[in-house]
Amino acid sequence: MPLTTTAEAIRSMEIRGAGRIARAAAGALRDHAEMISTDNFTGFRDGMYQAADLLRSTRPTAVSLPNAIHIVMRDLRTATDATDARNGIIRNAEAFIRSSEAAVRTIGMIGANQIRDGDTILTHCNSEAALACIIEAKKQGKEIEVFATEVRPWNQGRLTIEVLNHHEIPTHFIVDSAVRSFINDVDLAIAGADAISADGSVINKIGTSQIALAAHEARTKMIIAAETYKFAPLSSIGLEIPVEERPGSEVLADEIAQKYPFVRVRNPVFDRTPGTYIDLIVTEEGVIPPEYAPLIIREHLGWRVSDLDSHLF
Ligand code: RUB
Repeated sequence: MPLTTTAEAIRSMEIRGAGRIARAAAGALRDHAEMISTDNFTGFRDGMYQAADLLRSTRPTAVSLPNAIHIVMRDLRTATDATDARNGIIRNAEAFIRSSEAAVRTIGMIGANQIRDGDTILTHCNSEAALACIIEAKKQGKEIEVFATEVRPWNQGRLTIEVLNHHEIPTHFIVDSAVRSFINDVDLAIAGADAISADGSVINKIGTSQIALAAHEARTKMIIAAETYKFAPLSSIGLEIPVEERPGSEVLADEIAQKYPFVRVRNPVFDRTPGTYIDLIVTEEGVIPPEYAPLIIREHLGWRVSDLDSHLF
C-alpha cells in the first residue's frame, strides 16, 4: 500500500487501534524504503524522515505509532549507505510486525491467568490485547461472560461484540453510561491502552477513566492489557501525551448542531486513568503494577538517559 494511502487510512480510522496502527506504520515504512530507489544516502534518509513525519502526524495519541517508527528507523541515525539503511529498515519493520503479533498472543496467555472460571468481564472499546486475554480464557475452557460497551461516537463496541460472538462468548452489550449500573455484576474490567506514561497512568478510549473509577468504588479489579511499545519514553521527562480531539460532527451532525449557535460539541476520543485506579498492567514481558512503568521503558524499550534528549528517531 502506498505511504499516503496508509497515512490516510490511519487518519480516517479505517485502520485503528494502537497495535494495528503501529504495525501498519511499520509496514508502510518498509514499503516506502523499498520504493525509494536512490543510491544516494542523504536522499534516501530525507525521504524516510518525511515518510516518518507524515505517519506521525496522522493520529497524535497512540504512542505505539512513534515507538514503532523509532524502532523501525533506529539504525538510520548511524547509517552511511543507502542500501544498508534500506535493508535495515526492511529488517526492523518485519521484525517489529512479527514481535507485535507475538506480543498480543503472549499477553493473551498471561492475561487469561487473571480470569477465573465463572468470571464476568467488562471490556471497553475494541482492543486486540484485551480481547486476546478474554478469548484465551475461553479457549482454556473457562465459563465466562462479558459486558461490552457501545463506545460512542465511533461504536467500536460493535467490532468487539462481533469478535466475542464469533468465539461464542455470552456477551451483554451496554451503552457507555450503563457501566456503573452493572459494575457489581462484573468480576474484573480489562481494557487496552494507547499510551502508558512513566507515572503509570494509562491513556485509552474515552470512558476508560470512568470505568476505572466505578471499578475502584466497587472494589472490582481493573486490568490494562498492553504491549511494551505502548509505554511512552518521553513521558519520563514530562512530555504530555496529547489527547486527540476529533470533529464535533462525529457526535452531532452539523445540520443539527448549526441550529444551536451557543452550543459547541466536544469530542475528545481518549482519556487518562491515573495509575492508582489500575490494579495491573499485563504486558508480553509479564504482569506489572502501574508504578513499574519506568522499568519497561528502560529495560524493554531500551531507552537510556542519553536517548531522552536525542529522541528524533
Ligand atoms: C482504540 C482504543 C484501544 C487501544 C488499544 O481507539 O482506544 O483500546 O488502541 O487497542 P481508536 P489495541 O478506535 O480511536 O483507535 O489493544 O488493539 O492496540
